[in-house]
Amino acid sequence: MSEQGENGRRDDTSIGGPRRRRRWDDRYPARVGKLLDTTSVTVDGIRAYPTCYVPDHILVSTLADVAANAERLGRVAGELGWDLSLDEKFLTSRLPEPEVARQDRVRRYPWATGVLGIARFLISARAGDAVPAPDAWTLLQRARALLGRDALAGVGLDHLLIVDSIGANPFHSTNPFHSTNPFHSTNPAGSSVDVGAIASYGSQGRGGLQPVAYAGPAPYRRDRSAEDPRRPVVATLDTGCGPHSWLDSIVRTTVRLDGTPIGHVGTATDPELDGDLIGPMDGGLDEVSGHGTFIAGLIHQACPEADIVAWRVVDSDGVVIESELVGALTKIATLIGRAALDLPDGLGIDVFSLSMGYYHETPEDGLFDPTMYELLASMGRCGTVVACSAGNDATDRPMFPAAFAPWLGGGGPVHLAEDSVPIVAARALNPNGSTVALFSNDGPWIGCSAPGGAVFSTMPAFNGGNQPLARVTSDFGSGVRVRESIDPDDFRGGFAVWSGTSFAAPLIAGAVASALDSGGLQPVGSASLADRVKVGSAALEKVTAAAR
Ligand SMILES: [Ca+2]
Ligand SMILES: [Ca+2]
Repeated sequence: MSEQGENGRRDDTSIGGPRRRRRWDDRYPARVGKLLDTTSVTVDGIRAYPTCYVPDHILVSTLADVAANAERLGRVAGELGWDLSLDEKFLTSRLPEPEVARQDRVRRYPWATGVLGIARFLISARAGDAVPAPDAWTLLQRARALLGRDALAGVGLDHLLIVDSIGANPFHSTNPFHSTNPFHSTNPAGSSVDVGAIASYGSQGRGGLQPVAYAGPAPYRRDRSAEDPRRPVVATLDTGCGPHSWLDSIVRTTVRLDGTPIGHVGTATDPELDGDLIGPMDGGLDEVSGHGTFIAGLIHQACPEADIVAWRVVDSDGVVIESELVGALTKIATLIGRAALDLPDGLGIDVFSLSMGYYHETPEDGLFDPTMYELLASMGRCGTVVACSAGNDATDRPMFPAAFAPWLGGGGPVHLAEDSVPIVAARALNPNGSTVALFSNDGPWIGCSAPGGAVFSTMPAFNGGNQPLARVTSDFGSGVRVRESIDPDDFRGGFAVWSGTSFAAPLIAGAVASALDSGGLQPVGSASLADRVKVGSAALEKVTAAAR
């Protein structure tokens, strides 16, 4: 049996028992990202900065006239020897919204008269010709040069977002976070002074992923009677969530929109069920295997009363393609909108946590497609608080979606919606609870702080190929006992320590859910949108005031 996920991926769900791993060419990513070479095509008046994107995709917002933009792009592509075609496998989803929401947007973006969503186009080499490999950046820049700088509102690259945990593979970073065995290194802090201090967070004992024992009880969660206010709902979109005794009865991973899956589905590609999907011959677990389970555990610690929904859109290498993220966000926003308006088949979400981000090549109004922001703002318009992680590159370069939060003193590439709970971005703190973790991004859009260095949470029962340094046996009459040093990637105890701004966002999300819960939550759909925005904003203010 196989099941169609986001963007037409087909995942085999029939594999049971001992996992039969896929072959190398099956594991190889279908689309490989590319670093944007800012010197490759220049257009007078446009200053570009490095980022990472899918070279043969171009995204067209359905807020603009898709057919007109496709026609313009197609003409320019033709001159470059390329064909442009709608990606039929990418299911364009559009968000139904109240007319008042659309009107508010048109006031901010006069060109954005359409429905919220994106269409994905493929750029391919013309058949029977030998031309330079298709490249969306070249196409975009050439189109701007020919048609004018602002002629392509709503058109953008398909960026790669990286998950913000130490260990994720940062295309755009100088920090080699993913040393396979820091224990064996003579200098775990790194070899060069300038990156060493940040890279140290990747080493066990200094915040890097490691197993840890926990002796306390599970977070206390009281039974709720029918008279009790409903539980808060916190959702995340990450690597999903694996089995864990703390979470099994609390986390849902398969919530669908009208029977259609949201994000990636299927067990064969699930980084929370198999920790070693991408490099099964290198002995180490994949970079972010277990990340979603860790995040769900943090939400549960911060708000044991909350029910959790954990969708999956991130692969075990920590990378997510913008179009797939936006596709999933559109579906989630649809569920939230239905519940808020008391329509059938919706899902009320009080807080939504996102731990990933990308850098935009031209982060300025006019050269920036606001579609992703508008989707998150539509959730905020229903009262949902959206919490984002700041990023782990120790930079003040705005990373998105975190930098969709209001900037102190104004600024940023998007015109913010006023009738919406503002997005909140969280920086990471060290375990002392006061100093900012050295890796954490920061800037005027970061509104709060939460622990993100050497944080404790739940982990699937993975055991990677790394081994204890020593193992012997002893027998003092009561039977043979195995003695060994700690196996650095044996998580069968169920708990781990890890670092990243990834973990600050769900802690803030949980704190907001707790604040909402202590105020007594009304049934979803019973309050007006304006009242829901007031309640969400008040809970958020309470949390950020205490966690500046
Ligand atoms: Ca591996
Ligand atoms: Ca091991």
